[in-house]
This record gives sequence, structure tokens and C-alpha cells, in this order.
Amino acid sequence: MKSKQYILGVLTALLFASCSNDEKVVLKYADEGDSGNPNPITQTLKEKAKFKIGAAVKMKDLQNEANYKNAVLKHYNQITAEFEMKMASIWTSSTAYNYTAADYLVGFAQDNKMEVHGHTLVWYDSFPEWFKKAQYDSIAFEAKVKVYITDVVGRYKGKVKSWDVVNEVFADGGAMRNETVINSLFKDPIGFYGRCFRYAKAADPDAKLFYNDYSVVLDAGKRASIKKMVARFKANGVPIDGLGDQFHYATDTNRQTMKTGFTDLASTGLLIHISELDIKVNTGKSDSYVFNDVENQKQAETYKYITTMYEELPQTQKFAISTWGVTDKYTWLTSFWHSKEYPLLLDADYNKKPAYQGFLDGLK
Ligand code: 9MR
Repeated sequence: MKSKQYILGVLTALLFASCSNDEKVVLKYADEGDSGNPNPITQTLKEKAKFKIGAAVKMKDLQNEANYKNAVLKHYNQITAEFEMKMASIWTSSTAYNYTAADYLVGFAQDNKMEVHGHTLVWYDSFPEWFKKAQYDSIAFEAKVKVYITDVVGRYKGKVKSWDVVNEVFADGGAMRNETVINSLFKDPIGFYGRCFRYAKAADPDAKLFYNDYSVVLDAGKRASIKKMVARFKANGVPIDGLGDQFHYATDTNRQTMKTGFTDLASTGLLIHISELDIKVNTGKSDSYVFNDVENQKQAETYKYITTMYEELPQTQKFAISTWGVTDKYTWLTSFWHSKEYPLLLDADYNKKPAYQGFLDGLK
């Protein structure tokens, strides 16, 4: 099976080599350990990159699957909890926290000299049910959030390097989202979010503090709202260090739009985090989709385009590129997107995909 893949890979590489395209990636599959592989990928992401390379992980996969754990240790030097450090996971009642998974993940990172990116302190989609039902007024609501931020950031002071303090507050196009309780409680939601950054800073002055959202480099309206918020934060001394664009994109995402938006985002001068990178291939959501060499090639080139673009940032603005998951076996997209998907850098057997080589090729 593998050797057939390699032959097809070489043929496809030759085919594509005849076109002139900067993003060309020679198709390579799998690891140096695979004897049928004439053209192995020998470097790992973390070995080559001069900034952190992260992955969203889950405690149960680290605990239950040695291959998963080994892949995280081999390729990555930063982790983000895919859900276990969100408010709904930690804040189990008005008087109780459950830190079991968060402690495990932070301990895992410390044991293995990895950084932790904390995700996320304030996200409308992760307010616990008890909190939503409590019907606090704005004063009581903010007091509770302040205690939460102070406790959680304080607990991991010096251990969690960076936090997404606020996540996804703008709708597509750039208006404030209307499904969040914060909009009905606060006349000035941005003022509230700014204070959340101050609470986090007070709890750990050395942590890097981020605003995180999706489609930022594609959606000019959303980006304009984010830049306006950043300008206001800077004018008022709100301690924001960086911006995360999630990068849940696809092989057919318009690259020029991506680059224009990325340059515009970088004009803030803040740290830039590609925070939840994955690249969809089955954009038609077809049940008969086959992830063949041509599709692998497109994905590899998209990854290369993104890492090349990231490397063009001023050195001082590079922070990390974090993929949203470790292996195609466990991508969130399979359940959320309802289609066959293969968006990550390692296949379901933890082999490096051509996408992995594409990612590497873009790194300096
Ligand atoms: O991938 C995450 C999934 O496992 C969780 O069930 C879900 C709710 O906590 O969140 C997903 O991650 C989201 C991230 O926190 C914010 N950006 C969008 C991500 C995908 O939905």
C-alpha cells in the first residue's frame, strides 16, 4: 500500500514539477523508519522552526494512546488544551473548580519542557450553564469573572506562558456578536473585555495575553473591528500582547486574500499567533471524496504558503503556529463538519503527510 503511494507520489511530483509555482512541494509520505520509503521526511517541525510549534491536545488521548503521546512529544513544543481549560470545563459551580485535566496538561508540558498556551478565559460559547442561568447584573457578573480569571491565571502563574483572554466576540463582518450575554449586560462590551485583560495581567504579569478569533485574515470587516479594539486598548494601556487568527481554512481558501489580511493584521505590531491551524480538503463535503495524491499536493502547498507567509513577519512578531489537533484520526472537523476530513499534518497512523513537508518547506 505504502510503496504504491510513493510511486504515485513521485509521478505526481514530476507532473507538478513541470508547472512553475512557488508553493511546489515534492510529495513525501511517512517516516525515515519506513523501509519502503525512498524519500523520507527527516526533520521535525520543532527542530526546524525558530518559534513554537503547538498542537491542541486532549488529556484522554495523551493518557490512552502511546502513539498519540509520542507524536506530540516528537513534533511539537507547545500545547493548547482543546477544551479542558475553557470556563465550562473548569468552573463547575459558583463555588467549585475542576482542575483535574488542566493540571494534568500543564504538568505534562512541564515534564516535557513544552510551553502551554491557555485557551480560553472568556468565551461566550463556554460560559457554564449555571453561570448563564444565574442572571447576574453587570456588576455581579464582572465580579465573578474577575475572580475566575484571577484564580485560574494565578494557579498557573509561570507555568502557562500565554492566554487567549478573550475569544470570538465579533460576528462575521465585524459587528459585536449578539448571542453573547455580555452585550445585553454591558453598554460598553469592549470596555469589559479590556478589564478582563487587566485582571489576567494582574494575576500573571509575565504571561502573554491574546485576543483570538477566526477568519480574521479573510474578513476585512472583522479585522477592522479587531484593529479598532486594539487601538483603543493601546490608547488606554490595556495589556494586550498578541492576536490569534485560528486559521481553520481550506485548500481552496483564496491565498491573496489571506496574505493581504495577514499583512494588515501584522500592522498592529502585536505578536501574531496562528492559533488553531487546520486545512480542510473535502470542501464539497462529499461522502465519495478520496484523499489522493493530487489532494495531498494541494494541501501541502497550502501549508507551505501559510508557513512561508508567517516567516515573512518581523522576527519580533513571531510567536507560534499551533495546529488544531495532532492526527487526522481525531480532528474536530469529522463530527462538526459532517464529512470525511484530513486536515492535519499526521495521518490516522501518525505518519507524516505531504502537508508536513509543505509546512517544513515554508519554514526558514
Ligand atoms: O475543537 C474543540 C472541540 O473539541 C470542543 O468540543 C469545542 C467546544 O469546547 O471547541 C472546539 O474548539 C474551538 C476553539 O475552542 C475555538 N475556536 C473554534 C474551535 C473549533 O470549534
